[in-house]
Amino acid sequence: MMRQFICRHPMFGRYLSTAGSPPARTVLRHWGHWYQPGYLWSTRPPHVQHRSTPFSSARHPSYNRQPRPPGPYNWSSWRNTGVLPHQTHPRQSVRFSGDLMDCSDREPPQKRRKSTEGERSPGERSQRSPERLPTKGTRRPKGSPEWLRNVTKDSVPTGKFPSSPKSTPATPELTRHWEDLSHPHNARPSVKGGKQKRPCDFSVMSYNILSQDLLCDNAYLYRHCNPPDLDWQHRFSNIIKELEQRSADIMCLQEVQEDHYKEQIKPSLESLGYHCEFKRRTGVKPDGCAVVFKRERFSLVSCHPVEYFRRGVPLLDRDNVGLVLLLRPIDSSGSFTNICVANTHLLYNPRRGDIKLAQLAVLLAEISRVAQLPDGSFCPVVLCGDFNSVPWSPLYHFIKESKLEYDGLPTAKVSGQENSRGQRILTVPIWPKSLGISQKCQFESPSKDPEVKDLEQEALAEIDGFTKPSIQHSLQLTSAYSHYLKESGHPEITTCHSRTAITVDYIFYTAAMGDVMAHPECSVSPEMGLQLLGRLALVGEAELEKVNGLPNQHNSSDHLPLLTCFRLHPRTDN
Ligand code: KL2
Repeated sequence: MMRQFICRHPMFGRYLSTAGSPPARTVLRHWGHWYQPGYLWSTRPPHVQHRSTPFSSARHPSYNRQPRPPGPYNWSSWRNTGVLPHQTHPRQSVRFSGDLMDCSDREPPQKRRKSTEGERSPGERSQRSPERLPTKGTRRPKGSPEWLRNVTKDSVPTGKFPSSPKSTPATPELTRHWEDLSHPHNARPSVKGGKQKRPCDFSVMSYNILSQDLLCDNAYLYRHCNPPDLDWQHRFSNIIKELEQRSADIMCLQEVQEDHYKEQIKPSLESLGYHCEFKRRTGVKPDGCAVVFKRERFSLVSCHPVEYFRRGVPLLDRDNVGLVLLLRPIDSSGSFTNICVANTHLLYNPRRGDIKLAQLAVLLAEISRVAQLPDGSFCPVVLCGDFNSVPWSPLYHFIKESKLEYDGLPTAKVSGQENSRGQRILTVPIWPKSLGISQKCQFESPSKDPEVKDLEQEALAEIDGFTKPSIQHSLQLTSAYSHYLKESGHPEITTCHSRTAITVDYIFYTAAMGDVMAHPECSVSPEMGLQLLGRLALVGEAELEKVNGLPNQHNSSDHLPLLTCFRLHPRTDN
Protein backbone atom coordinates (compact mmCIF):
# COMPACT_ATOMS: atom_id res chain seq x y z
CA MET A 1 0.00 0.00 0.00
CA MET A 2 2.68 2.41 1.03
CA ARG A 3 4.88 1.33 -1.86
CA GLN A 4 2.04 1.98 -4.29
CA PHE A 5 1.53 5.39 -2.84
CA ILE A 6 5.19 6.17 -3.13
CA CYS A 7 5.27 5.18 -6.77
CA ARG A 8 2.28 7.28 -7.65
CA HIS A 9 3.29 10.50 -6.01
CA PRO A 10 6.41 11.97 -7.42
CA MET A 11 6.81 14.77 -5.00
CA PHE A 12 6.74 12.56 -1.98
CA GLY A 13 8.09 9.17 -2.91
CA ARG A 14 11.70 10.17 -3.10
CA TYR A 15 11.83 11.58 0.38
CA LEU A 16 9.64 9.02 1.97
CA SER A 17 11.53 6.11 0.55
CA THR A 18 15.00 7.22 1.57
CA ALA A 19 16.54 6.75 4.95
CA GLY A 20 17.02 9.88 6.95
CA SER A 21 14.22 11.70 5.16
CA PRO A 22 13.89 15.40 5.73
CA PRO A 23 11.09 16.42 8.05
CA ALA A 24 7.53 16.57 6.86
CA ARG A 25 7.60 20.28 6.21
CA THR A 26 10.22 19.66 3.51
CA VAL A 27 7.97 17.12 1.89
CA LEU A 28 5.06 19.49 2.00
CA ARG A 29 7.12 22.35 0.68
CA HIS A 30 6.85 20.87 -2.79
CA TRP A 31 3.18 21.54 -2.82
CA GLY A 32 3.83 24.97 -1.47
CA HIS A 33 3.36 26.80 -4.71
CA TRP A 34 0.27 28.11 -6.28
CA TYR A 35 -1.05 26.94 -9.54
CA GLN A 36 -3.84 28.32 -11.61
CA PRO A 37 -4.03 27.87 -15.34
CA GLY A 38 -4.52 31.18 -17.04
CA TYR A 39 -3.07 32.99 -14.05
CA LEU A 40 0.36 31.59 -14.37
CA TRP A 41 1.49 34.11 -16.91
CA SER A 42 -0.58 37.00 -15.58
CA THR A 43 0.92 39.94 -13.76
CA ARG A 44 -1.12 39.39 -10.61
CA PRO A 45 -1.29 36.32 -8.41
CA PRO A 46 -4.61 34.54 -8.50
CA HIS A 47 -7.24 35.35 -5.97
CA VAL A 48 -6.86 32.54 -3.49
CA GLN A 49 -10.02 30.59 -2.84
CA HIS A 50 -11.05 27.01 -2.12
CA ARG A 51 -8.38 26.40 0.41
CA SER A 52 -9.57 22.93 1.21
CA THR A 53 -9.63 21.73 -2.38
CA PRO A 54 -6.12 20.96 -3.45
CA PHE A 55 -6.77 20.50 -7.11
CA SER A 56 -9.52 19.76 -9.49
CA SER A 57 -10.77 16.32 -10.27
CA ALA A 58 -12.70 17.62 -13.27
CA ARG A 59 -9.44 18.62 -14.91
CA HIS A 60 -7.87 15.20 -14.75
CA PRO A 61 -10.30 12.45 -15.63
CA SER A 62 -7.62 9.75 -15.54
CA TYR A 63 -6.56 10.93 -12.15
CA ASN A 64 -9.90 9.92 -10.64
CA ARG A 65 -9.03 6.31 -11.26
CA GLN A 66 -5.93 6.55 -9.15
CA PRO A 67 -6.10 6.62 -5.38
CA ARG A 68 -6.31 10.26 -4.48
CA PRO A 69 -3.44 11.79 -2.62
CA PRO A 70 -4.24 13.57 0.58
CA GLY A 71 -5.02 17.23 0.28
CA PRO A 72 -1.61 18.86 0.40
CA TYR A 73 -2.77 21.77 2.45
CA ASN A 74 -4.73 19.74 4.91
CA TRP A 75 -2.63 18.37 7.71
CA SER A 76 -5.10 15.78 8.98
CA SER A 77 -5.46 14.20 5.56
CA TRP A 78 -1.71 13.60 5.59
CA ARG A 79 -1.84 11.92 8.91
CA ASN A 80 -4.51 9.57 7.57
CA THR A 81 -2.16 8.15 4.99
CA GLY A 82 -0.03 6.69 7.73
CA VAL A 83 2.96 7.93 5.82
CA LEU A 84 4.11 10.84 7.85
CA PRO A 85 3.33 10.52 11.57
CA HIS A 86 6.51 8.70 12.50
CA GLN A 87 8.55 11.49 10.99
CA THR A 88 6.70 14.35 12.55
CA HIS A 89 5.94 15.76 15.95
CA PRO A 90 3.59 18.46 17.14
CA ARG A 91 6.16 21.23 16.97
CA GLN A 92 6.61 20.67 13.26
CA SER A 93 2.94 20.66 12.61
CA VAL A 94 2.67 23.97 14.37
CA ARG A 95 5.48 25.41 12.30
CA PHE A 96 3.99 23.98 9.15
CA SER A 97 1.98 27.08 8.39
CA GLY A 98 4.79 29.54 8.62
CA ASP A 99 7.30 27.39 6.83
CA LEU A 100 5.06 26.72 3.94
CA MET A 101 4.50 30.34 3.31
CA ASP A 102 8.08 30.65 2.33
CA CYS A 103 7.86 29.79 -1.30
CA SER A 104 11.23 31.23 -2.14
CA ASP A 105 13.28 29.79 -4.96
CA ARG A 106 15.72 28.43 -2.43
CA GLU A 107 15.99 24.66 -2.20
CA PRO A 108 16.52 22.92 1.11
CA PRO A 109 20.27 22.60 1.62
CA GLN A 110 20.35 18.81 1.55
CA LYS A 111 18.25 18.89 -1.59
CA ARG A 112 20.57 21.26 -3.43
CA ARG A 113 23.48 19.05 -2.73
CA LYS A 114 21.63 16.04 -4.03
CA SER A 115 20.35 17.65 -7.18
CA THR A 116 23.80 18.36 -8.50
CA GLU A 117 25.20 14.96 -7.72
CA GLY A 118 26.98 13.45 -10.64
CA GLU A 119 27.25 16.83 -12.31
CA ARG A 120 30.25 18.01 -10.37
CA SER A 121 33.56 16.49 -9.42
CA PRO A 122 34.67 16.65 -5.78
CA GLY A 123 37.19 19.41 -6.52
CA GLU A 124 34.48 21.57 -7.99
CA ARG A 125 32.21 21.82 -5.02
CA SER A 126 32.94 25.44 -4.31
CA GLN A 127 32.12 26.60 -7.83
CA ARG A 128 28.41 26.72 -8.00
CA SER A 129 26.48 27.51 -11.09
CA PRO A 130 23.73 30.11 -10.79
CA GLU A 131 21.37 27.38 -12.06
CA ARG A 132 22.07 25.33 -9.01
CA LEU A 133 21.32 28.01 -6.50
CA PRO A 134 18.10 29.57 -7.57
CA THR A 135 18.17 32.35 -5.02
CA LYS A 136 16.26 35.56 -5.25
CA GLY A 137 18.15 38.10 -7.27
CA THR A 138 20.11 35.54 -9.25
CA ARG A 139 20.46 36.53 -12.88
CA ARG A 140 18.09 34.58 -15.03
CA PRO A 141 19.79 32.29 -17.49
CA LYS A 142 19.81 33.13 -21.16
CA GLY A 143 16.63 31.74 -22.70
CA SER A 144 14.69 31.96 -19.46
CA PRO A 145 11.04 32.51 -20.33
CA GLU A 146 9.93 36.08 -19.57
CA TRP A 147 6.41 34.82 -19.02
CA LEU A 148 7.49 32.73 -16.08
CA ARG A 149 8.89 35.73 -14.27
CA ASN A 150 5.80 35.97 -12.08
CA VAL A 151 6.19 32.53 -10.59
CA THR A 152 8.22 33.74 -7.64
CA LYS A 153 7.92 33.98 -3.95
CA ASP A 154 6.42 37.45 -4.26
CA SER A 155 3.49 36.16 -6.25
CA VAL A 156 2.22 34.22 -3.29
CA PRO A 157 0.27 36.24 -0.75
CA THR A 158 2.25 36.30 2.48
CA GLY A 159 0.71 34.48 5.36
CA LYS A 160 -1.61 32.34 3.30
CA PHE A 161 -1.31 28.90 1.96
CA PRO A 162 -1.27 28.77 -1.75
CA SER A 163 -4.37 27.18 -3.00
CA SER A 164 -5.67 25.62 -6.16
CA PRO A 165 -9.07 26.34 -7.59
CA LYS A 166 -12.01 23.97 -7.31
CA SER A 167 -12.40 23.62 -11.00
CA THR A 168 -9.80 24.60 -13.52
CA PRO A 169 -10.17 24.92 -17.26
CA ALA A 170 -8.33 22.29 -19.28
CA THR A 171 -5.01 23.33 -20.74
CA PRO A 172 -5.30 23.79 -24.49
CA GLU A 173 -3.38 21.27 -26.56
CA LEU A 174 -0.20 22.16 -28.35
CA THR A 175 -0.57 21.83 -32.10
CA ARG A 176 2.36 20.69 -34.17
CA HIS A 177 2.11 20.30 -37.92
CA TRP A 178 4.00 18.03 -40.25
CA GLU A 179 6.50 19.85 -42.47
CA ASP A 180 6.77 18.14 -45.82
CA LEU A 181 10.28 18.62 -47.21
CA SER A 182 10.06 16.13 -50.07
CA HIS A 183 10.54 18.64 -52.86
CA PRO A 184 11.63 17.46 -56.34
CA HIS A 185 15.36 17.44 -55.49
CA ASN A 186 14.58 14.92 -52.82
CA ALA A 187 12.92 12.54 -55.27
CA ARG A 188 14.39 9.19 -56.14
CA PRO A 189 17.11 9.43 -58.82
CA SER A 190 16.12 7.85 -62.10
CA VAL A 191 17.82 4.59 -62.97
CA LYS A 192 18.63 4.18 -66.64
CA GLY A 193 17.38 1.02 -68.31
CA GLY A 194 16.38 -0.85 -65.21
CA LYS A 195 13.63 -1.49 -62.73
CA GLN A 196 13.64 1.05 -59.93
CA LYS A 197 13.91 -0.49 -56.51
CA ARG A 198 11.85 1.07 -53.79
CA PRO A 199 13.66 3.31 -51.32
CA CYS A 200 13.63 2.68 -47.59
CA ASP A 201 11.68 5.43 -45.80
CA PHE A 202 11.82 5.45 -42.03
CA SER A 203 11.06 7.81 -39.18
CA VAL A 204 13.25 8.72 -36.21
CA MET A 205 12.26 10.30 -32.92
CA SER A 206 14.44 11.87 -30.25
CA TYR A 207 12.73 12.52 -26.93
CA ASN A 208 13.95 13.35 -23.44
CA ILE A 209 11.07 11.99 -21.38
CA LEU A 210 12.13 13.57 -18.03
CA SER A 211 13.06 10.98 -15.46
CA GLN A 212 10.89 11.05 -12.36
CA ASP A 213 13.99 10.96 -10.21
CA LEU A 214 15.38 14.12 -11.83
CA LEU A 215 11.97 15.75 -11.67
CA CYS A 216 12.01 15.22 -7.89
CA ASP A 217 15.63 16.32 -7.59
CA ASN A 218 14.96 19.58 -9.43
CA ALA A 219 11.41 20.15 -8.20
CA TYR A 220 11.91 23.91 -8.08
CA LEU A 221 11.94 23.94 -11.89
CA TYR A 222 8.37 22.65 -12.00
CA ARG A 223 6.60 24.98 -9.58
CA HIS A 224 4.50 26.35 -12.40
CA CYS A 225 2.96 22.92 -12.95
CA ASN A 226 -0.28 21.50 -11.68
CA PRO A 227 0.95 18.82 -9.23
CA PRO A 228 -1.09 15.92 -10.64
CA ASP A 229 0.48 16.59 -14.05
CA LEU A 230 3.80 15.61 -12.46
CA ASP A 231 2.53 12.28 -11.23
CA TRP A 232 4.49 9.50 -12.93
CA GLN A 233 1.44 7.38 -13.79
CA HIS A 234 -0.18 10.35 -15.47
CA ARG A 235 3.04 11.19 -17.31
CA PHE A 236 3.72 7.62 -18.35
CA SER A 237 0.26 7.20 -19.80
CA ASN A 238 0.65 10.42 -21.85
CA ILE A 239 4.18 9.59 -22.97
CA ILE A 240 3.37 6.05 -24.09
CA LYS A 241 0.25 7.33 -25.89
CA GLU A 242 2.36 9.88 -27.73
CA LEU A 243 4.97 7.28 -28.67
CA GLU A 244 2.26 4.97 -29.97
CA GLN A 245 0.52 7.72 -31.94
CA ARG A 246 3.70 9.03 -33.53
CA SER A 247 4.76 5.44 -34.22
CA ALA A 248 8.36 6.23 -35.19
CA ASP A 249 10.37 3.35 -36.65
CA ILE A 250 13.36 4.27 -34.47
CA MET A 251 13.18 6.11 -31.16
CA CYS A 252 16.05 7.55 -29.13
CA LEU A 253 14.89 8.31 -25.61
CA GLN A 254 16.81 10.09 -22.88
CA GLU A 255 16.24 10.29 -19.12
CA VAL A 256 14.67 6.84 -19.11
CA GLN A 257 14.56 5.73 -15.48
CA GLU A 258 15.70 2.14 -15.12
CA ASP A 259 12.84 0.83 -12.97
CA HIS A 260 10.24 2.52 -15.19
CA TYR A 261 12.03 1.13 -18.24
CA LYS A 262 12.02 -2.43 -16.94
CA GLU A 263 8.53 -2.44 -15.48
CA GLN A 264 6.56 -0.25 -17.86
CA ILE A 265 8.35 1.28 -20.84
CA LYS A 266 10.05 -1.81 -22.27
CA PRO A 267 7.03 -4.14 -21.90
CA SER A 268 4.74 -1.51 -23.47
CA LEU A 269 7.06 -0.84 -26.39
CA GLU A 270 7.69 -4.54 -26.96
CA SER A 271 3.96 -5.09 -27.21
CA LEU A 272 3.93 -2.37 -29.88
CA GLY A 273 6.49 -4.33 -31.91
CA TYR A 274 9.71 -2.65 -30.82
CA HIS A 275 13.09 -4.15 -29.99
CA CYS A 276 14.49 -2.20 -27.02
CA GLU A 277 18.06 -1.45 -25.94
CA PHE A 278 18.97 0.55 -22.83
CA LYS A 279 22.12 1.93 -21.25
CA ARG A 280 21.93 3.22 -17.70
CA ARG A 281 24.22 6.00 -16.54
CA THR A 282 27.19 5.02 -14.44
CA GLY A 283 27.08 6.27 -10.83
CA VAL A 284 23.99 6.55 -8.67
CA LYS A 285 21.44 8.26 -10.92
CA PRO A 286 18.94 5.69 -12.14
CA ASP A 287 18.27 7.02 -15.65
CA GLY A 288 19.84 6.36 -19.01
CA CYS A 289 19.40 6.30 -22.76
CA ALA A 290 17.21 3.89 -24.73
CA VAL A 291 17.19 3.15 -28.44
CA VAL A 292 14.22 1.18 -29.72
CA PHE A 293 13.27 0.20 -33.25
CA LYS A 294 10.45 -1.65 -34.99
CA ARG A 295 11.28 -5.31 -35.38
CA GLU A 296 9.44 -5.44 -38.72
CA ARG A 297 11.63 -2.67 -40.16
CA PHE A 298 15.14 -3.36 -38.85
CA SER A 299 17.29 -6.09 -37.41
CA LEU A 300 20.03 -5.47 -34.88
CA VAL A 301 23.57 -5.98 -36.20
CA SER A 302 25.34 -4.80 -33.06
CA CYS A 303 24.78 -2.72 -29.93
CA HIS A 304 27.48 -0.58 -28.27
CA PRO A 305 26.83 1.07 -24.90
CA VAL A 306 29.19 4.01 -24.29
CA GLU A 307 30.28 5.14 -20.84
CA TYR A 308 31.96 8.53 -20.67
CA PHE A 309 33.40 7.90 -17.22
CA ARG A 310 37.14 7.10 -17.39
CA ARG A 311 39.08 6.50 -14.22
CA GLY A 312 42.08 8.81 -14.03
CA VAL A 313 40.93 11.20 -16.76
CA PRO A 314 39.74 14.36 -14.99
CA LEU A 315 37.70 15.50 -18.00
CA LEU A 316 35.81 12.24 -18.04
CA ASP A 317 34.74 11.98 -14.41
CA ARG A 318 30.97 12.25 -15.03
CA ASP A 319 28.36 9.56 -15.38
CA ASN A 320 26.72 10.45 -18.68
CA VAL A 321 26.35 7.77 -21.35
CA GLY A 322 25.55 7.10 -24.96
CA LEU A 323 24.25 4.12 -26.92
CA VAL A 324 25.22 3.22 -30.51
CA LEU A 325 23.35 0.65 -32.62
CA LEU A 326 24.09 -0.72 -36.06
CA LEU A 327 20.83 -1.60 -37.82
CA ARG A 328 20.08 -3.50 -41.00
CA PRO A 329 16.96 -2.44 -42.87
CA ILE A 330 14.70 -5.44 -43.42
CA ASP A 331 14.30 -5.86 -47.14
CA SER A 332 14.05 -9.08 -49.14
CA SER A 333 16.52 -7.90 -51.78
CA GLY A 334 19.14 -6.81 -49.22
CA SER A 335 19.68 -3.64 -51.21
CA PHE A 336 20.34 -1.23 -48.40
CA THR A 337 23.40 -0.35 -46.43
CA ASN A 338 23.27 -0.59 -42.65
CA ILE A 339 22.52 2.53 -40.67
CA CYS A 340 24.20 3.60 -37.47
CA VAL A 341 21.93 5.11 -34.82
CA ALA A 342 23.44 6.87 -31.81
CA ASN A 343 21.77 8.39 -28.77
CA THR A 344 23.20 10.41 -25.91
CA HIS A 345 22.48 12.81 -23.08
CA LEU A 346 25.50 15.00 -22.48
CA LEU A 347 26.41 16.63 -19.18
CA TYR A 348 24.10 19.44 -18.09
CA ASN A 349 26.57 21.69 -16.22
CA PRO A 350 26.56 24.91 -18.29
CA ARG A 351 30.11 25.84 -17.22
CA ARG A 352 31.81 22.58 -18.17
CA GLY A 353 31.88 22.72 -21.95
CA ASP A 354 35.30 21.06 -21.78
CA ILE A 355 33.68 17.94 -20.34
CA LYS A 356 30.84 18.05 -22.88
CA LEU A 357 33.35 18.17 -25.75
CA ALA A 358 35.33 15.26 -24.32
CA GLN A 359 32.12 13.22 -23.91
CA LEU A 360 31.16 14.04 -27.48
CA ALA A 361 34.61 12.99 -28.70
CA VAL A 362 34.21 9.57 -27.05
CA LEU A 363 30.81 9.15 -28.69
CA LEU A 364 32.05 10.27 -32.12
CA ALA A 365 34.98 7.84 -31.84
CA GLU A 366 32.57 4.99 -31.08
CA ILE A 367 30.23 5.99 -33.93
CA SER A 368 33.19 6.16 -36.33
CA ARG A 369 34.29 2.67 -35.30
CA VAL A 370 30.80 1.20 -35.64
CA ALA A 371 29.84 3.00 -38.87
CA GLN A 372 33.14 2.55 -40.71
CA LEU A 373 33.04 0.40 -43.85
CA PRO A 374 35.97 -1.65 -45.19
CA ASP A 375 36.85 1.09 -47.70
CA GLY A 376 37.19 3.65 -44.90
CA SER A 377 33.93 5.44 -45.69
CA PHE A 378 30.96 5.48 -43.29
CA CYS A 379 27.46 4.11 -43.50
CA PRO A 380 24.66 6.64 -42.88
CA VAL A 381 24.60 7.92 -39.31
CA VAL A 382 21.68 9.28 -37.28
CA LEU A 383 22.85 10.98 -34.10
CA CYS A 384 20.08 11.91 -31.68
CA GLY A 385 20.09 13.29 -28.20
CA ASP A 386 19.98 15.96 -25.62
CA PHE A 387 23.31 17.71 -26.03
CA ASN A 388 22.68 20.39 -23.41
CA SER A 389 24.00 22.89 -25.93
CA VAL A 390 22.18 25.48 -28.00
CA PRO A 391 22.26 25.97 -31.77
CA TRP A 392 25.27 27.89 -33.05
CA SER A 393 27.21 27.21 -29.87
CA PRO A 394 30.81 26.01 -30.38
CA LEU A 395 29.73 22.43 -29.55
CA TYR A 396 26.93 22.54 -32.11
CA HIS A 397 29.30 24.11 -34.64
CA PHE A 398 31.79 21.28 -34.03
CA ILE A 399 29.21 18.60 -34.80
CA LYS A 400 28.05 20.27 -38.01
CA GLU A 401 31.29 21.66 -39.38
CA SER A 402 33.46 18.69 -38.30
CA LYS A 403 36.06 21.09 -36.93
CA LEU A 404 36.51 23.38 -33.92
CA GLU A 405 39.29 25.87 -33.20
CA TYR A 406 39.06 25.84 -29.46
CA ASP A 407 42.19 27.51 -28.09
CA GLY A 408 41.34 30.27 -25.61
CA LEU A 409 37.62 29.47 -25.58
CA PRO A 410 36.10 29.76 -22.07
CA THR A 411 34.56 26.42 -21.10
CA ALA A 412 31.39 28.26 -20.01
CA LYS A 413 30.87 29.40 -23.62
CA VAL A 414 31.07 25.97 -25.27
CA SER A 415 27.42 25.02 -24.86
CA GLY A 416 25.91 28.52 -25.03
CA GLN A 417 23.27 27.52 -22.44
CA GLU A 418 23.54 30.67 -20.39
CA ASN A 419 25.71 33.64 -19.56
CA SER A 420 27.55 31.76 -16.89
CA ARG A 421 30.83 33.05 -15.63
CA GLY A 422 33.74 30.70 -15.39
CA GLN A 423 37.47 30.85 -15.10
CA ARG A 424 38.42 27.85 -17.17
CA ILE A 425 39.83 28.31 -20.65
CA LEU A 426 40.39 25.52 -23.15
CA THR A 427 44.07 24.90 -23.81
CA VAL A 428 46.01 22.61 -26.15
CA PRO A 429 45.56 19.65 -26.11
CA ILE A 430 41.91 19.66 -25.12
CA TRP A 431 42.09 16.08 -23.81
CA PRO A 432 45.18 14.04 -22.97
CA LYS A 433 46.67 11.58 -25.42
CA SER A 434 46.34 8.92 -22.72
CA LEU A 435 42.59 8.88 -23.38
CA GLY A 436 43.37 6.94 -26.57
CA ILE A 437 41.28 9.22 -28.76
CA SER A 438 42.96 11.31 -31.45
CA GLN A 439 42.18 14.96 -32.05
CA LYS A 440 40.24 13.66 -35.06
CA CYS A 441 37.92 11.81 -32.67
CA GLN A 442 39.11 8.34 -33.64
CA PHE A 443 40.26 5.58 -31.30
CA GLU A 444 44.01 5.04 -31.40
CA SER A 445 45.80 1.78 -30.82
CA PRO A 446 48.46 2.19 -28.11
CA SER A 447 52.07 1.43 -29.00
CA LYS A 448 53.15 -2.01 -27.75
CA ASP A 449 56.91 -1.55 -27.72
CA PRO A 450 58.02 0.40 -24.62
CA GLU A 451 61.46 1.16 -26.20
CA VAL A 452 60.06 3.25 -28.99
CA LYS A 453 57.21 4.58 -26.96
CA ASP A 454 58.53 8.02 -26.01
CA LEU A 455 59.84 8.95 -29.43
CA GLU A 456 56.80 7.51 -31.04
CA GLN A 457 54.49 9.37 -28.70
CA GLU A 458 56.11 12.67 -29.63
CA ALA A 459 55.93 11.94 -33.33
CA LEU A 460 52.36 10.72 -33.01
CA ALA A 461 51.35 13.76 -31.01
CA GLU A 462 52.52 15.88 -33.94
CA ILE A 463 50.73 13.72 -36.50
CA ASP A 464 47.53 13.38 -34.50
CA GLY A 465 47.27 17.09 -33.98
CA PHE A 466 47.79 17.07 -30.21
CA THR A 467 49.84 20.21 -30.67
CA LYS A 468 47.21 21.97 -32.77
CA PRO A 469 44.50 24.17 -31.24
CA SER A 470 41.71 22.35 -33.08
CA ILE A 471 39.71 19.15 -33.03
CA GLN A 472 38.02 17.42 -35.94
CA HIS A 473 35.82 14.48 -36.78
CA SER A 474 35.21 12.54 -39.97
CA LEU A 475 31.44 12.23 -39.97
CA GLN A 476 29.48 14.60 -42.17
CA LEU A 477 26.54 15.57 -40.01
CA THR A 478 23.75 18.05 -40.50
CA SER A 479 20.82 18.97 -38.30
CA ALA A 480 17.32 17.89 -39.31
CA TYR A 481 15.82 21.01 -37.73
CA SER A 482 16.73 24.53 -38.73
CA HIS A 483 16.25 26.00 -35.21
CA TYR A 484 14.07 28.89 -36.40
CA LEU A 485 10.37 28.63 -37.11
CA LYS A 486 9.49 28.97 -40.78
CA GLU A 487 6.48 31.24 -40.28
CA SER A 488 7.58 33.62 -37.53
CA GLY A 489 11.35 33.30 -37.62
CA HIS A 490 11.33 32.81 -33.84
CA PRO A 491 13.68 30.28 -32.25
CA GLU A 492 12.42 26.72 -31.96
CA ILE A 493 12.14 25.45 -28.39
CA THR A 494 12.82 21.82 -27.49
CA THR A 495 12.94 22.17 -23.70
CA CYS A 496 11.05 24.49 -21.41
CA HIS A 497 10.54 24.80 -17.68
CA SER A 498 10.46 27.70 -15.27
CA ARG A 499 14.09 28.62 -15.86
CA THR A 500 14.67 27.93 -19.52
CA ALA A 501 13.13 27.78 -22.99
CA ILE A 502 15.76 26.78 -25.54
CA THR A 503 16.83 24.13 -28.07
CA VAL A 504 19.15 21.44 -26.70
CA ASP A 505 17.78 18.36 -28.51
CA TYR A 506 18.82 17.41 -32.01
CA ILE A 507 18.59 14.82 -34.74
CA PHE A 508 21.82 15.00 -36.73
CA TYR A 509 22.26 12.79 -39.80
CA THR A 510 24.47 12.03 -42.77
CA ALA A 511 22.77 14.01 -45.52
CA ALA A 512 22.95 12.75 -49.08
CA MET A 513 23.82 15.00 -51.97
CA GLY A 514 20.85 17.15 -52.93
CA ASP A 515 19.13 16.78 -49.55
CA VAL A 516 17.32 19.92 -48.36
CA MET A 517 19.61 20.32 -45.36
CA ALA A 518 22.83 19.14 -47.01
CA HIS A 519 25.92 21.31 -47.19
CA PRO A 520 26.35 22.66 -50.78
CA GLU A 521 29.63 20.75 -51.05
CA CYS A 522 28.18 17.46 -49.88
CA SER A 523 29.17 14.54 -52.08
CA VAL A 524 27.53 11.64 -50.22
CA SER A 525 25.62 9.37 -52.62
CA PRO A 526 21.88 8.71 -52.04
CA GLU A 527 22.61 5.11 -51.02
CA MET A 528 25.19 6.15 -48.42
CA GLY A 529 23.36 9.18 -47.08
CA LEU A 530 19.85 10.14 -46.08
CA GLN A 531 17.32 12.51 -47.52
CA LEU A 532 15.07 14.35 -45.13
CA LEU A 533 11.47 13.90 -46.28
CA GLY A 534 9.77 15.75 -43.46
CA ARG A 535 9.70 16.63 -39.80
CA LEU A 536 7.22 17.35 -37.06
CA ALA A 537 7.43 21.12 -36.65
CA LEU A 538 8.60 22.45 -33.32
CA VAL A 539 7.04 25.46 -31.64
CA GLY A 540 8.27 28.74 -30.20
CA GLU A 541 7.94 30.34 -26.79
CA ALA A 542 4.60 31.99 -27.68
CA GLU A 543 2.93 28.62 -28.35
CA LEU A 544 4.34 27.14 -25.15
CA GLU A 545 3.11 30.08 -23.12
CA LYS A 546 -0.45 29.26 -24.21
CA VAL A 547 -0.19 25.74 -22.81
CA ASN A 548 1.34 26.67 -19.44
CA GLY A 549 4.86 25.75 -20.46
CA LEU A 550 6.18 22.22 -19.92
CA PRO A 551 5.32 19.74 -18.54
CA ASN A 552 1.58 20.33 -18.75
CA GLN A 553 -1.59 18.28 -18.75
CA HIS A 554 -0.95 16.86 -22.23
CA ASN A 555 2.81 17.19 -22.77
CA SER A 556 4.35 15.19 -20.01
CA SER A 557 8.04 16.02 -20.24
CA ASP A 558 9.94 19.29 -20.05
CA HIS A 559 11.13 18.46 -23.58
CA LEU A 560 9.18 18.02 -26.81
CA PRO A 561 9.81 15.02 -29.05
CA LEU A 562 11.66 15.66 -32.33
CA LEU A 563 10.40 13.53 -35.20
CA THR A 564 11.80 13.21 -38.71
CA CYS A 565 11.28 11.04 -41.76
CA PHE A 566 14.27 9.98 -43.86
CA ARG A 567 14.76 8.21 -47.19
CA LEU A 568 17.58 5.82 -47.96
CA HIS A 569 18.06 4.68 -51.55
CA PRO A 570 18.99 1.13 -52.52
CA ARG A 571 22.52 0.33 -53.60
CA THR A 572 22.82 0.29 -57.37
CA ASP A 573 25.33 -2.60 -57.46
CA ASN A 574 22.73 -4.99 -56.06
O1 KL2 B 1 18.83 20.31 -19.27
V1 KL2 B 1 18.30 18.57 -19.09
O2 KL2 B 1 17.87 18.79 -17.33
O3 KL2 B 1 18.91 18.10 -20.72
O4 KL2 B 1 16.54 18.58 -19.55
O5 KL2 B 1 19.81 17.60 -18.42
C1 KL2 B 1 19.93 17.69 -17.06
C2 KL2 B 1 19.01 18.75 -16.53
C3 KL2 B 1 19.43 16.45 -16.38
C4 KL2 B 1 20.49 15.38 -16.20
O6 KL2 B 1 21.54 15.81 -15.41
O7 KL2 B 1 18.95 16.87 -15.13
C5 KL2 B 1 18.67 18.25 -15.16
N1 KL2 B 1 19.54 22.69 -12.79
C6 KL2 B 1 18.68 22.39 -13.76
N2 KL2 B 1 18.57 21.17 -14.28
C7 KL2 B 1 19.37 20.22 -13.83
C8 KL2 B 1 20.32 20.46 -12.82
C9 KL2 B 1 20.38 21.77 -12.29
N3 KL2 B 1 21.24 22.07 -11.34
N4 KL2 B 1 20.98 19.31 -12.58
C10 KL2 B 1 20.47 18.38 -13.41
N5 KL2 B 1 19.49 18.92 -14.16
